[in-house]
Order: sequence, then C-alpha cells, then structure tokens
Amino acid sequence: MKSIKCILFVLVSAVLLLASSCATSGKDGKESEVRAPLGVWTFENPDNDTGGWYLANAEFYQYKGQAKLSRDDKTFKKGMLRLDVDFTGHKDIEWAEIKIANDFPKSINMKNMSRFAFDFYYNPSFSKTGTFKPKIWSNNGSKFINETGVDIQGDEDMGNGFLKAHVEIFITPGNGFIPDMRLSIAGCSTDYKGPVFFDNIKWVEK
Ligand SMILES: [Ca+2]
Repeated sequence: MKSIKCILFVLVSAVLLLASSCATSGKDGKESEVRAPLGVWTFENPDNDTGGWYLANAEFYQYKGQAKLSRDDKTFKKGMLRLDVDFTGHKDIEWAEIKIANDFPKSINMKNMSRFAFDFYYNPSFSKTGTFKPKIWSNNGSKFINETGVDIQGDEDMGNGFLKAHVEIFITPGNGFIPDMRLSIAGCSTDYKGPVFFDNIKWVEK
C-alpha cells in the first residue's frame, strides 16, 4: 500500500511539474497566443497558422470567384488572417457571400457575450463599386446566432493603400454554447479583387 501511495505521489508530482513547465515555456510572446482565451484570435503565432479558421466553400452563397485563406505577417508587419477574393463579374449581385468557419477546441459559453468584433482591412482601389457587409452564424449548439452587420467603412488609413475598420456585430445575449461558427464577408454589388485582412477577431463579453 505504501508503495502505491509513493507511485501516486511521484505521478502527481510529475504531472504538476509538467504543467508548470508548460505554463512558463513561452518564448517571444508566443505563449500569449497559445494560451489566449477561447474565442480570441490575434494570428501572431506562426505555429498557429490561421487559428483554426478555414474556408467553408460548400456554404458560399452566389459567390463564383476564387477564394484563398492564409496567414500573413508581411503586408502589415504583424500577423493577420488573409482572405484573397475575386468579385469580378459580381457587381450586379446584391449579396455574394464568402464564409469562413472555425470549429472551436471547446464550446464557447455565450451567457455573457454581447458581440463579435474584429479589425478588417481592405484596399478601396481594388474595387470600383460596392461594399462589404459582415455576418456571423452558428447553428450547431444550444445557442442560435444569425446576425448581419452594417456596411464596413474603414476610417483609418494604413499608409499602404489599405483602410482599417473596426467591426462589431451585436448579438442577443442569452444562455447556450456554440461549438463552431461561420464568419461571412458578403460582397454587396462589388467587383473587389485582391486580399482583405482580419485581425483581433474576438467574442466580447458585456
Ligand atoms: Ca495580429
């Protein structure tokens, strides 16, 4: 019995040691991304690539162009989620929607969530007409979400042709969990061709 206790003690000690070494092993700020709260994506860690975001090609709506999703840390000298789009030939379509999806490592508790926020970067010279609208959707857990934001209007000149817009989409607060979600960028009568960027994507509590 004594030897079993001893083995247990050694095992528990080893687990604690491992846990503490994991908690202090971050380098170059990577730890903050690795241990970022659930529902927050900053894209600063190259090892995390797109942070689990992927193109939901099968769920695109009226969008017929190419789309490519990647992580980019060169264009703005910091990590971002890059979405290359081509709305050529879409200027007569009022709503052409590209969806990206994320299956969370753990369901997000929506109890105190009031909004979904992100920074969005686009280059006005990449289109002659039209706008973008954001939309969020989740319908696979105990909380249903379906909210569309207003036209994205950049108000910060990044000095490289891109404008930055801070986007917030408010939701109806309420109990429930979401295990995954879609974030849509809808082209509204636009012919935009080129990359757009997302950063600091996050669920925000009230
Ligand atoms: Ca970033």
